[in-house]
Amino acid sequence: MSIHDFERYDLTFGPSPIHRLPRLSEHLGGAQIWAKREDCNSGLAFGGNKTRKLEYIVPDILASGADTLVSIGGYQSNHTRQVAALAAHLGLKARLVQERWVDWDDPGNDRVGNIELSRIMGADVRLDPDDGFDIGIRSSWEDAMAEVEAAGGKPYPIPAGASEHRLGGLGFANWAYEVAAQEQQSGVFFDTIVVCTVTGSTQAGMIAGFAALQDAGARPRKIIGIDGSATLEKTIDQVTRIANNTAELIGLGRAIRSDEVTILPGWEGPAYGIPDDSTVAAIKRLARLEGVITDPVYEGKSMAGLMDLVSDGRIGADSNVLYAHLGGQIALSAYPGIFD
Ligand code: 1AC
Repeated sequence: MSIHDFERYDLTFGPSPIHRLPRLSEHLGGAQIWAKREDCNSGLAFGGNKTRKLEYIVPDILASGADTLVSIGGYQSNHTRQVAALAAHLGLKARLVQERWVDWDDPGNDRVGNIELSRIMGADVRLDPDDGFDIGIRSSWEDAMAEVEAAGGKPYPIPAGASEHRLGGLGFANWAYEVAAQEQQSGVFFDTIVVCTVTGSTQAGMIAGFAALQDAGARPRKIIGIDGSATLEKTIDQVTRIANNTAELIGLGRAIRSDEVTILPGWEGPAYGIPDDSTVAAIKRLARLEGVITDPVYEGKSMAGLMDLVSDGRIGADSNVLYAHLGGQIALSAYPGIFD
């Protein structure tokens, strides 16, 4: 089996665009920086990284005969917003468990941004104020599936971030092949990828996909995950497990080595979803240098990491860095206070 043997249901516009960030690169005075933009990859509710993962899950949803997608995330989950969009697109229902993953008191945190879009798209959104952040499988999500069934529906389970789904890593394994094809066209090789990591299947898929390319003779490269979970050990375990599962699916024929899993702490802030000064500074700096918008939960943190790693030379000046923009910025309106 290889990635090309899996059925993929088109939800995106095609390969997501890659473009240079020339003013940021000049400002940092080291590596050349480029961005690959999952924040504008689809016409479904602004898209994002989960839309790519869902492309490989849709065939299984359709085969199951389910009528309700059941998923889970925080109040400002990008993932549940993308599941709500998928349900609308397929003519299914969505039942979303929205837990209080983030202790953040800007007014409207449970009404604006992602959750507002999910409500507009007709999802059955249920707030669960008693449960906090956890990247694992939650009983509230299992209860939601039982409720759908008890009401005569046929639920289809999609875990947080689609990460623990058997097929959850395939979207970003394919991303690796897409990058390789874009490199062929542009003649630019990205030796370093920087990506925010929380529930894990985005980075895990990249690791499996690039490992397969490298084992087939491609040049080696470094994938640097920047932790946004503030539960680093759990995240490393989850990424490693999902990378191995995805590697097996795509026929890598070996286990993922520990040196292929790099997740750096230092920019996660005090907790998942809570920015610190470096997050806010990175959001403003990128916006003011390039007009590119990032968020306080994911991309502001990975961008803060990228800026430090490039400025202090841990990513060398001769590198071409590809920054994976995963599309977290819909949550920005839930954080108005940090930009007053
Ligand atoms: C944490 C999965 C995650 C979301 O948006 O719910 N990125």
